[in-house]
Amino acid sequence: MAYELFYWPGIQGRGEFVRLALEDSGTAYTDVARQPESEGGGVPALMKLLQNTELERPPFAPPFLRDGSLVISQSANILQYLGPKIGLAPRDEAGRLWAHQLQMMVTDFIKEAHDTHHPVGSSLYYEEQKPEAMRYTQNFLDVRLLKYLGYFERVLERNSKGPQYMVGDCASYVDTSMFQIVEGMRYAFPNAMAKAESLVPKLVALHRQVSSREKLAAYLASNRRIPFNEKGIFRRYPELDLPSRSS
Ligand SMILES: N[C@@H](CCC(=O)N[C@@H](CS)C(=O)NCC(=O)O)C(=O)O
Repeated sequence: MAYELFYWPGIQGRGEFVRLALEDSGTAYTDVARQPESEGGGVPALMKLLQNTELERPPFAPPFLRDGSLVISQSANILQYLGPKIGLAPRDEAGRLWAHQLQMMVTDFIKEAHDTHHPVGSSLYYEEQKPEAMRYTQNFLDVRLLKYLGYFERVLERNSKGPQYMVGDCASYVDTSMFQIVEGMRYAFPNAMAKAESLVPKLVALHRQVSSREKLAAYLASNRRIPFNEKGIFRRYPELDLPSRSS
């Protein structure tokens, strides 16, 4: 049976990090909550598993992946599980640990990127926390963004096998995650990213390389790729971005 991915149907969100690895590797999967309710899919199917009181190891929040009797949550954990099975992880233990470590950095980054529009609480609307969002985002764009991107750039620089991949000399799920970070930040903060990208040329080259891979390019051009929107992690609120160079 194909892997079953459970994630909110209208957004890329954290589920996208899993989708990208599945798509890049050409792995068969069902995006359960995007299937018709009449066929056992939709949000009700997601909620049914999320609220299943019989599960000994219940997930806390989507995304989660079902593979037979296994239900796995936490995007980095899902990728750690899938990576070796779908040919997107190193063979050796040290390499797999390194890939997982980097993916946990991605998790940290995503939380901070999310908090630019929700610094006070996820249960409040952005409009209810705008002053805090402005303050949080200023620090995020001035300090944190460059700290994270600079770190990912150093990882590429120090890769003894060359800067083509994040881990060793093979494509991994960390590469597809780097693609998504660059893509998401370009959407949410085009002005800040235009400035930051000149400092991280290897990361930008990795983004280009990943986006041109055959299967991934086909996915990005398909309607399976949900467009960015103001409900996901990367949201475009122009008032939060740096001013454009021309203004
Ligand atoms: N660290 C988890 C975070 C999961 C998470 O925050 N999921 C969000 C959607 S992107 C959610 O549905 N959260 C509901 C909640 O926290 O109550 C991961 O990477 O999977």
